[in-house]
Amino acid sequence: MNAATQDFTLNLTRFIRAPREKVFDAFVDEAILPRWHCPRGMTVASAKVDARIDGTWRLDMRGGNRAPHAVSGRYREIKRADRLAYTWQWEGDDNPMPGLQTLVEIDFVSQDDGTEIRMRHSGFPAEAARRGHSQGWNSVFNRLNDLLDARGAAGTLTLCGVPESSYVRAARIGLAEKGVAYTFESCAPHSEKINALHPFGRVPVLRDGPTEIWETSAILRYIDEGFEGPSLNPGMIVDRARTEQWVSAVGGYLYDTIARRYVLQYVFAMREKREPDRAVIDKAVSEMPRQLDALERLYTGRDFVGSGSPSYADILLTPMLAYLGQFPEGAQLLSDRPNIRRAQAIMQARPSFAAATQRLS
Ligand SMILES: N[C@@H](CCC(=O)N[C@@H](CS)C(=O)NCC(=O)O)C(=O)O
Repeated sequence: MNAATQDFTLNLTRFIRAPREKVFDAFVDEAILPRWHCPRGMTVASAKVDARIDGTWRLDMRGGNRAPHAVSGRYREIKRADRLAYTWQWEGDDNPMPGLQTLVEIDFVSQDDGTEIRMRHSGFPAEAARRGHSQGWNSVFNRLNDLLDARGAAGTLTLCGVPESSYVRAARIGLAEKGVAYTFESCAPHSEKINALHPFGRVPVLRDGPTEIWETSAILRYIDEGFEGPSLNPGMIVDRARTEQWVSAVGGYLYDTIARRYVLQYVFAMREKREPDRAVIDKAVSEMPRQLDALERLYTGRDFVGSGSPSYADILLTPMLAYLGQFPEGAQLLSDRPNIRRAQAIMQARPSFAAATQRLS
């Protein structure tokens, strides 16, 4: 089969926890459409809808590292609450299929306490265009569910992990700082559930509808770009580079020393009712002054790694340093470093920290 005869149709099914009429109307109501019909991280600058056969619709989208772009089409079938069909064409030349008209057909089916959307988007010229639209539609449907599900984003977003993990706590602090509602699902590292979501079996994993995001720094960036609320990478170019630098330092050096070879040595020994491995702890403790001195210099005269408000780096550091202070050598090392303690006290006084606090046991 060559590209000219191949079928690149996209079929997507999505359950939305809202009545069928409400879901259908969200597609054809000019006031509702701009509130959801674009991928996360973008906005609909304007929407025009003339919902009758042969009437036109048009959406003008902004954001997402792209120049403003618009999509439009004509209604072919409108059968309220059952079925909708309309043409779809990107405007301008800056798109993967300039001048090409595709067709969207949607059936709305009542199911349990909501509606199943069965969408068929046909006419793509190649797999890359089909794949790009699949990602876009999934994100758009996530936003539709946020809007119509009574639980808001908590009906769409699930964070999976163990509450005491410092990386899981960091993801929760980020979600709370952004003011994003989510559902928490308890899943242990390397459990069957986590292994199915994360190629290395670690926690946390964020599920946004059918999309899975793993690695805490990626989760924090996804939340930051995908949702309204204060930036988690604030400041000017140097502040932002410094934030990236410390995100990398946490993953590359600090977590290994402070969490894996120090805090967790105590925690696992407590859980297993045995003495911690002194040699491992002593070695980790001997490496910490260099790391903590770098942090102490960083926090001199500043409360946050970035500028003026918490960044991804502060968020990643906070649970880890809080755990460090719960064990004798860590508490001593922190007591000698007043700038870290001041910055930590500020982070720990924030409601986001309380929302992600978990005692070690
Ligand atoms: N680089 C990962 C690290 C995640 C991680 O190591 N999480 C710990 C819990 S704090 C875990 O899953 N540990 C299980 C293991 O080490 O096998 C991230 O940023 O998410």
